[in-house]
Amino acid sequence: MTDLYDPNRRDPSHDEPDGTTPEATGNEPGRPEGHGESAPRTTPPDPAPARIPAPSPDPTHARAGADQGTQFPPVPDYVPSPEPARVPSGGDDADRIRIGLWGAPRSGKTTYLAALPIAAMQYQRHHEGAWNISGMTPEANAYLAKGIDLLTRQRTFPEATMGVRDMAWSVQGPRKKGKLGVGGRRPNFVLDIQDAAGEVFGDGHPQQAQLVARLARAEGLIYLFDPIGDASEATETFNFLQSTLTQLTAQVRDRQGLIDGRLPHHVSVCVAKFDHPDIFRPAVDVGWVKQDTDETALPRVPEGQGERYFQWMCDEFRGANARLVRDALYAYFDRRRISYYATSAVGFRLTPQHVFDYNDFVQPVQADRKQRLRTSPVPINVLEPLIDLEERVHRDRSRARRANGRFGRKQR
Ligand SMILES: Nc1nc2c(ncn2[C@@H]2O[C@H](COP(=O)(O)OP(=O)(O)OP(=O)(O)O)[C@@H](O)[C@H]2O)c(=O)[nH]1
Ligand SMILES: [Mg+2]
Repeated sequence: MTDLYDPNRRDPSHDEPDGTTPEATGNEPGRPEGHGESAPRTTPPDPAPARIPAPSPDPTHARAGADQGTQFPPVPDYVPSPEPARVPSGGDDADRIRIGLWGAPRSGKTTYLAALPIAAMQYQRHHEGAWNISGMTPEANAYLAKGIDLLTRQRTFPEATMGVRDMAWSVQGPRKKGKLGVGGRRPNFVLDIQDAAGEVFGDGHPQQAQLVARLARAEGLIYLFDPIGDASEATETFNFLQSTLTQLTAQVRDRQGLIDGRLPHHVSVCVAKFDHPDIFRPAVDVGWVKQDTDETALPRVPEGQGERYFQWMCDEFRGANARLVRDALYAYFDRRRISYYATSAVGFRLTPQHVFDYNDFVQPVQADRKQRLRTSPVPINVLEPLIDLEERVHRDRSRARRANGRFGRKQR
């Protein structure tokens, strides 16, 4: 069993240091609409960004837990499921889809992969049907189970990755609605993906050529842009984009794979660590963030605003070299094939009632010289970039099949 939220359970570790709880402080800005006295947010979802409650008058209050590292709840004794490993066949009719995962060192690639099966499990909370991710080999299953265990039971982050690790996962989704509302296809594919150390994307790394060859074979890319890491020279995004990008273009060009001079990949750009206060607060201030209308009131950058959010991040939030990241993506890929997401692998700290509270949302805290997650993660925009890539790749393949008048590999 995963450490799911039990609405009847009172978690004393979330109490305020003075013995009150966030719900009992009477701090209205932290209460959701329609939840009476005890709900933590007053603001109805609305286009006006000011409706996200302003930070408490004393801005240190909301971050106190993170800074002092003292409010981390004890890690529960009880072990959530890594489900026993079953090696699925993937099914005869399962498509095989190669997706490259790309990002600078420490940008959050491994955490993203660990959060994927969690996001898949949680999908049914807000949608019809379920997504399911399982390993195609015992090793892939072990990797998945370890990631889930880290984030949900140990409530900590993965270690830095060494080298490159290839994996094949079987992914099944709920049947999509067809044209007349019935008879749509049911996504069922084998995902080939790799977890590489960010350094491998850097110029001159001995494994870079091997990694570039993998990216060249991929049909989709998930690109993690980490605005926090971008601020430090060692993890500056552009350094780990440019040289891999030029090598990738050369390889694809050599096999006549460029389309109108650009790379043929579909790309999901994930602006990572959306939950981080140094990203989230400015994003709220500028008005990018709206809250879900359901009882959790989770904050998001609304669908359709992702690209402008990314542009803001590059142009105004980060500056010169981040602008080069944006320019490079636009120069090397077809802009119509790129979509953008404000992503958080670990989500926000939620109240015991499972509601977002702007006065106390910071998820990772420092404890025992480790970063710990205060509540079980509710990932944001982690599954979506993958589902979306699969949909786009599937559409391309169907189009290519129709164009060829036969079943076969997609022509590039
Ligand atoms: N706030 C926040 N921090 C995150 C998130 N994901 C990752 N991090 C932070 O980023 C660090 C690096 O995450 P990893 O997943 O190891 O990053 P990586 O890209 O796999 O790193 P390498 O394997 O070294 O290239 C973590 O230790 C966390 O401190 C997130 O969703 N939110
Ligand atoms: Mg890693």
